[in-house]
Amino acid sequence: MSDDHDADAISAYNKKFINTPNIDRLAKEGMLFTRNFVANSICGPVRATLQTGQHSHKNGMKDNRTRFDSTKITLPRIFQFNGYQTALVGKWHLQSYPVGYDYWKILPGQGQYFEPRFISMKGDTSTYHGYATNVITDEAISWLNGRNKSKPFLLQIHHKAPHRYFLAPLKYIEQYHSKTFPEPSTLYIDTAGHGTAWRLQTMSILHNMKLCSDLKVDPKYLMDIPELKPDSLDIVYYNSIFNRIPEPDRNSIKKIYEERGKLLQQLRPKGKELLKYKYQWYMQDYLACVASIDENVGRVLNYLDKNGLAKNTLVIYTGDQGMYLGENGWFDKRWMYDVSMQAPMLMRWPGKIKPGSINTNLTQTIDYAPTMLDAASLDIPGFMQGISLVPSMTGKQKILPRNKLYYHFYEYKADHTVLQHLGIRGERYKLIYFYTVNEWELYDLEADPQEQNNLIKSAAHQLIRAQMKYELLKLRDLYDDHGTAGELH
Ligand code: SGN
Ligand code: CA
Repeated sequence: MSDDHDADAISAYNKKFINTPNIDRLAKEGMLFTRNFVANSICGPVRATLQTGQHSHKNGMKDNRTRFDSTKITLPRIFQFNGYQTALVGKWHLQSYPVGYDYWKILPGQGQYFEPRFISMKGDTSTYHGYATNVITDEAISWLNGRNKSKPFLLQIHHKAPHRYFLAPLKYIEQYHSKTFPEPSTLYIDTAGHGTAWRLQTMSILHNMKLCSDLKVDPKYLMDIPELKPDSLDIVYYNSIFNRIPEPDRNSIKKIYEERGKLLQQLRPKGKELLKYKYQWYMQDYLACVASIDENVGRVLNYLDKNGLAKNTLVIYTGDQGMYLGENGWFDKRWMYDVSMQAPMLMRWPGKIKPGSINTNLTQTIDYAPTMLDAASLDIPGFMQGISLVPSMTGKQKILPRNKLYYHFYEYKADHTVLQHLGIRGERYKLIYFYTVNEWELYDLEADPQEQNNLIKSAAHQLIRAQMKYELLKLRDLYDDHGTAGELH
């Protein structure tokens, strides 16, 4: 699992931005899920759902600020109880310590890209030399090498990348900083005609993505540009991150960012012109991080090949949620709109999943735990709210017995100011309710996949609106989510 890796930044999904041959191997040799979604598009809650198979209101982890209740029965605990060796390396983000693992080593909070610190099972922290994505993979491979080879295993490799402040190894920054990426058609749209939530958000690449705290430009180049002038916290942040990069790479990376600073000094772009540059810099740095993820996925797959493990290991690649890559002019996630609700998912399971197959079912984060348990022929406990995807992976039951997904986002007020909302996503329609401002949105995902045209007041859609609302109430009852949103008006 990686952090903030959008499906559009995997070539098996979209060839426009980056080539990811190693992740794509999972699609070629296994299955690509084209409609996999989260239930609450934010890091900690997705990870808690992975552990429990439950929606956020049930597992208690509604936002990134919550501490996960580690007395809960979780996926690794069930595996461990059933004789599996269990391990987790990398991002954790649940605040309490991991339970149910024979071995774990986690990043504190979001972790660092260079010279990352890790918390070990003993509770101490130490600094590791290198780049986080490489180090996490090294640690995972070294665990695989040292494990008891007579027992089956569950290993979770959780990368920090490509989370913001996107910082990649020099070789990838060098490759990506001169590339130009296609702009999404909605990059320059404004908020006119949209609802309160849209107007309040602070997700704008132009207005809210700070150049220096994103490590795109050395603060000294921004000092005399009033609109871009960094504050003291930005400068401290910039230096604290940058100074972790070992020399001589730090200097080489600085030189590349200096080009951006000089360009800003020279051209003083504003508005759309500035957004044009910021979007490209965002994509260059984000995709450079993804390139390193892909390289490291390749290392793990090679390890499985060389050690005779590929044939009987189910490999799953996913990201914790989707990520705005310039659509609506935005970065970050949180929304129930498909861009951030969708998460990439690819699985390889030789002999069980037909190579090169595509799964178009609506699948969701609540299904991850039931699916892994079922794949290992372990019982799925009744408290889990998801369903096993195994029948739809092996071809036994191509269409899953569920065609609507429930969603609830809670984290307000926090980064990027996205209002609380809940809703339902069907095959074709999506209904969203921003309950603190009592505003509804309805989208026809076939006619309007970019979700620009709110049909809530459209006379032609009143029947579907009523149906979706009825289905939403049914799902809310089914998943027993009461108490936060109050009555739906
Ligand atoms: C940080 C980021 C936010 C991001 C949250 C949550 N700001 O606060 O942009 O939404 O993490 O991300 S940054 O200035 O540190 O980059 S999450 O993936 O962990 O949920
Ligand atoms: Ca994330």
